[in-house]
Amino acid sequence: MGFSFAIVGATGNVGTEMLTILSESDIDIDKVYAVASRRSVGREVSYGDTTLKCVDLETFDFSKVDIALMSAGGDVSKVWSPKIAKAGAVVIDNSSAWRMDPDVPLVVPEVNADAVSGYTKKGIIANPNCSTIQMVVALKPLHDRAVIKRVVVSTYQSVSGGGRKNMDELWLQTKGIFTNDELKPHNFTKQIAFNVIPHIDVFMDGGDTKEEWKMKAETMKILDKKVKVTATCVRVPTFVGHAESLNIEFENELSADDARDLLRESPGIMVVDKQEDGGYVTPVECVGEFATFISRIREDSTQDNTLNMWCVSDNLRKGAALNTVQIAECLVNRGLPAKNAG
Ligand code: 2RA
Repeated sequence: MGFSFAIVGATGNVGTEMLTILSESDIDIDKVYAVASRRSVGREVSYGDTTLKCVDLETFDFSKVDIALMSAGGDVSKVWSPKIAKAGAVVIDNSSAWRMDPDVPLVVPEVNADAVSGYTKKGIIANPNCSTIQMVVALKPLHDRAVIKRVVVSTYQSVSGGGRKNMDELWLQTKGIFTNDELKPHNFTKQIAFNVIPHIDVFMDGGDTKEEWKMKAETMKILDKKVKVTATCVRVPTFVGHAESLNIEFENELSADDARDLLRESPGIMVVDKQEDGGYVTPVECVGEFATFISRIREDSTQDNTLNMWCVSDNLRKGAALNTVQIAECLVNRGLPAKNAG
């Protein structure tokens, strides 16, 4: 008996990636529904080598679904995730709406896969923020080996993290600069083309942005509440792929060589680390890949038991769609019953 899925937000950046990755997964799937807002009803989206017509979120019967993968924004999720769960589906939500809810597991399978069993409380599992996911994938094996005290992270986040309109904005601004057109007025208050912006999401009391707070709070929930994280999250003019510079302080000694060997053997990680031209991964090279790539591993000469490293991952894949499908695989592999045979 196979599973039936709904992809809610099927026409967005992450929704289309979830459809692609789900079509390639090993889950026994009987039926997939592409669910979208009323304005997208009837629009066709790709699912493997077929297409699906989008159906209306407002009228769709979610009792037909075993698992709903959501990427429709926090406001929609706040209203619809409980309704979908009540209809009997397990919701795996990409928004930040439920991440810090104590009755909702926040899961990165390489780090805390067993937490999925907590879905029974509200019928909802939360997918962490993209910049958190790739970081905790890198941190987990290191923490298990040498106990992390503190992480200082600077991010270099591509515009796709802000959605399709931000990608259009970068394209228009870049083209506008080369063709001497006026920079078309858009939602951005700042020019992103050939620029970097130290501001993602809203500012909070104390001066951090919410993106920076997410990296701190989510890491404590997923990995270990004793790990201190301080972040500076920056938007950069790339289309897909988030990069992070990590400075990691440990309780115990861990050499760069030992860390490199350990990371090479760790799930979800690809180490590319040679001290030569091209001996590292850049965001352009991670696009479409599943792995979290780690380069530039070296000891911090200014502080004992501290390592620096560079971490790159496709924010639409491991940072969102892939992690979401991997959570679904964890559920299925742990015996979630399929109640809606096709
Ligand atoms: C961003 N992490 O990059 C945020 C939301 N995806 O914009």
